[in-house]
This record gives sequence, structure tokens and C-alpha cells, in this order.
Amino acid sequence: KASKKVYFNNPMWPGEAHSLKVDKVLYKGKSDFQEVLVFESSTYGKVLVLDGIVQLTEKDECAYQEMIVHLPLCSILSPKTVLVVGGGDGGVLREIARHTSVEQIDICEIDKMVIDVSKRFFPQLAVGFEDPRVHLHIGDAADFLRHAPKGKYDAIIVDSSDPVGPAQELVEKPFFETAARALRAGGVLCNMAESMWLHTHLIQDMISVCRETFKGSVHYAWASVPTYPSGVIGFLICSTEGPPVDFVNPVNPIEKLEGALKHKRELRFYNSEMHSAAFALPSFLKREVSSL
Ligand code: AAT
Repeated sequence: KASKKVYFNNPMWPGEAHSLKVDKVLYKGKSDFQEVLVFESSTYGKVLVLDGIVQLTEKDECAYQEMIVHLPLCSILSPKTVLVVGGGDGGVLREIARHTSVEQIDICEIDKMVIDVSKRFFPQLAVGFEDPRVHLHIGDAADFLRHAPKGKYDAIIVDSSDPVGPAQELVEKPFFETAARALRAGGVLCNMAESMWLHTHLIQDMISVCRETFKGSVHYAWASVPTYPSGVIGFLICSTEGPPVDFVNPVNPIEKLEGALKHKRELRFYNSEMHSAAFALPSFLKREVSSL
């Protein structure tokens, strides 16, 4: 009974839980910010869990990391400066590295333990940290952005955890305002934006805040990630006022990018068709988004 209570009481998805069979617990630790757990599952490879919530599995991380990076970076021509918020496992860095136009990648992750654990257990993600263009900052990204120079970034990718705990601030208006300020005119933001099945209100709130803050355009896209709650994850993708950005039809298609596909690791999920398809919304969501 006690364990049932814990499983079904997550405020982000009350009344439901998803389970994976644990073959072996590989690491258990507690940082200043959260509980960190790594285990070997019987069907999804190794799994990284923070405060009881699955952040990634070896089998399906490709879907999330490839989409959250290439949706924004393939929507603008020759991105050069990119900021990653969160993303301490390094998977997002690994994907940004495919873009040879990129000259500087800043990353601000709050929890050093996530980085250390990823380097030890998920080398195929942490490899992203080895790129010489990467500059690592340990700290709260909301704080980091408050001090970022105006107009510095072509793209900001918010690969953060759910808004309970250290990521709470990252879905609030002041955060979006500092992100918009740190982007150049016509720059893009791509934000992890939860599940359309579970978090319609949160998504609506994020969209209306972003419509006030980002004067270019604001879109919602989604992808299937079986180990995230309800099996899908959304992305809120916005541009600042400036040269208009056509998010649905990538102007910088990955198939034409020198080296992007020749990278040591093949793309497993993303391609230009998946990019455009990700913006197709089910009728219920379309209605809710357009009613805002
Ligand atoms: N790529 C794996 C997916 C993640 S990881 C989210 C990261 O965001 C974590 O490493 C966490 O420590 C970091 N983080 C949380 N809050 C902050 C903050 N304020 N500043 C900087 N980094 C932060 C996300 C999985 C999404 C799960 C969907 N259910």
C-alpha cells in the first residue's frame, strides 16, 4: 500500500505510473538538488532517473535529443552560437555537434552529479562534452540567462527536467523574457514541453506566456518517446521578432548539411519528414491552442 501511494502520487501525473523491470541498480546518489539513480533495465538498456522520474534510456533517448536539437537548428540558416539549459547528460551536445556551422556551445547545468554520472554510465551521450566548442557552466540556468549578453545566441535549447524542483522557474514568464533577450533578432528557442495527454493546461500556459514574449512565432511540436509519461513529449518552439522563421519546413535540412549524417553515430529518429510531421497536432490540442 505504501509503495502504491508513492508511485501514484507524482503531481505531474497523479493516478498513473509506468514501470520498467530493473535488472541491476548501478548507481544511487543524492546531490544538493535531487536523487540520482542509474539502473540496467531488461528492455531499454541503462536508465537515468532523477527524483524518481525517468530522464532517459539508452533505447529511446535518440528521439528526444535529436528532435529537441534539430527542430530549432534546422529551422535557421547557419546557427553559430547555441545555449543549452540543463542537458547534463551531454546527449543534446552530441546532437548540436553535427552542425558544423556552430562555433560556440554554452551549457548551463545545475547539477554536476548528473554530468559525472553520465560520463561514467552513458559515454555515448557524455561524448558531447568532448567537443572543443563546448563551454560548461555549473549553476542555475535562470540565473545564467539573467547575466547573458543581449542578443548573444542564435538558438537556446531548454533540456530541463519537469517543473517540480530545480526546473520550476524554467516555465515561468521571467525566464522566457530573459531567454528572448539573450537571443538575436530571429533567434529560436526550443523548450521541452511535456505531454499533450497529461499537461494541456501547462502547455496552454507556456504557449500564452511565449506568445506575449516571442514576437516572431510560437509553435508546438511533439514526438513519441515510450519511456516518458504517456509515451510522448512536446516541444515549444518560438522565434524572436526579426527575419521570419518557417518552423514547419526546415530551411537548413539535415540531409544537406555537410557532415551531419556522416557523424560517427547515425541519426536514429530525426529526418526532414519527421521534422514537418512533428507540427501536426491532434484536433483536441489544435482547438485548445487556437482558443488562446
Ligand atoms: N536529456 C535528458 C533529459 C532531461 S535532463 C534535465 C536536466 O536539467 C537535469 O540534468 C537537471 O539537473 C537539469 N536542470 C533542472 N533544473 C535546472 C536549472 N534550473 N538550471 C540548469 N539545469 C537544470 C530532461 C528530461 C525530461 C523529462 C520529461 N518527463
